[in-house]
Amino acid sequence: PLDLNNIQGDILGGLPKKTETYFFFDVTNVDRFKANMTQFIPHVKTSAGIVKDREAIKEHKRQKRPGLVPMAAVNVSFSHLGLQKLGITDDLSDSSFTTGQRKDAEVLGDPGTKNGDTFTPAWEAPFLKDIHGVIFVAGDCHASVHKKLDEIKHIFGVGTSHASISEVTHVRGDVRPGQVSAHEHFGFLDGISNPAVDQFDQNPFPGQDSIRPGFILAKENGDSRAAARPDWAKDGSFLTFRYLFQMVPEFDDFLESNPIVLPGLSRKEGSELLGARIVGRWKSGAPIEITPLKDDPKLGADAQRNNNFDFGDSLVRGDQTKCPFAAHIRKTYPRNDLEGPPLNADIDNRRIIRRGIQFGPEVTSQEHHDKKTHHGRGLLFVCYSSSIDDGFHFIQQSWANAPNFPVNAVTSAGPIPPLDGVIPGFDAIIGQKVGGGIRQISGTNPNDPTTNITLPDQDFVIPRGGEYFFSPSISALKTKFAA
Ligand code: N7H
Repeated sequence: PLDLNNIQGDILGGLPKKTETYFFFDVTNVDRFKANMTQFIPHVKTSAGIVKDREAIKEHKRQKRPGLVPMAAVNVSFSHLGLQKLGITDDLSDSSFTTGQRKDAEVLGDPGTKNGDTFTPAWEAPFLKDIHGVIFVAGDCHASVHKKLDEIKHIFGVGTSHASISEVTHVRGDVRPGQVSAHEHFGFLDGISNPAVDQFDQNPFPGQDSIRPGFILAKENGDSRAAARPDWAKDGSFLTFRYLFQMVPEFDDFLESNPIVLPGLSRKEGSELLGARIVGRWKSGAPIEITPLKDDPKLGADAQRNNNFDFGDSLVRGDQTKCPFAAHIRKTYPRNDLEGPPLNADIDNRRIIRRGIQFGPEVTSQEHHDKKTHHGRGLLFVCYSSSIDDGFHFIQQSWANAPNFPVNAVTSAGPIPPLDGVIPGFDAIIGQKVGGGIRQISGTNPNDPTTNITLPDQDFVIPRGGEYFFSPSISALKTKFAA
């Protein structure tokens, strides 16, 4: 069985959060840092700790007690540069991690400028600097998180003459208010579909795919790179952080200007349908594969049903009448599209566990009126996997950015034959242009899969920073990162 006391809590359980602060740091004094780590490690929330916290939250709700359980949970993660700084030279066998996200940004398709051979992504200044690690604190309210973060900063002497780390930058995420608390800024319910991890998630929901722990945790059953990795990497996981800004008024304007025209649909319903077909779910979370033409909020909210689907009329027959190939959830997890005969491609190694949080204010009436973003908002995207090469990096580059995927995808059984006249197009949510070109998606009109719709020049999601990290096990923190 997995040792839940040894695995950081965000990976398997997810830190419970209404708000979360990511504190990016550089190590400025290695010896002092390792000494400070000894004091810090007891603060790190484990997956076993998360299981207990979740029980406490359930009990609180069961007893109908007012407010939230006061809580602040801490995790820590290191970049490749951070490992180097600490003199840890083992190869973790992941080239995206070793390269670092700033240098990977061109391949990911992030906007930026090229000078000779050097590409500089159009990121916020702090993310263009070297970052050694990130300490993140999640909790029920700002006061709980501040208090915890202050304790942690005190341990590392931040801002004093005996500091062992210095702040590069910090960013704060907050779930959205009231009714939309579980929804991301475009308005869609999020956090519905993550894979269940064997030996941790005992009762997967119907339709929730179970994967071996080694697809998320290094050196566990399923990790294809296990043999190449040092012993201390066991039960650690790679954390991908992306600072993603969302152009919400522009997204809304695009939907309003391009309603899908179908008999019996009002203009407004046509716009909602376009949004649902771009994402693959209605704002309520209801999958369009199950309810293609009309939202079903009860279905969206029902965890027993809202993930229980495959892209039934399989790709081989080329069907995108219910869900376009380019829909965000089909691009990033094509379910049975590549599985089963004749292709038999196993995509368990492409699964990631997503743990993001929203940042920024609600859209103001001025922005709504101007159809233009004036205030930064979006998603602090975080995901875990035992390989960034096979997980985030691959999904972004080879699936979301690739207009032909999944139609011309090359699988272990060879390429999938192209479908007559249909190029699926970009993932309109996260697909990036990669050096220009027209961004199109097909299949938005259920009655005509060959109609293409052209997306505006300006992407709806804009990356403004990020880094790749590794979240070591508790025993690794003690033996390799502390003294
Ligand atoms: Fe995505 N969105 O609001 O449109 N995502 N995502 N994502 N995403 C999902 O199923 C969104 C991003 C995945 O298992 C839902 O939980 C936004 C990146 C994967 O069926 C919604 C942004 C990557 C899934 C969104 C964003 C992914 C998924 C449905 C950026 C990886 C699960 C809710 C601002 C490269 C698919 C749910 C499955 C679901 C949105 C980013 C991947 C609503 C706004 C960068 C694997």
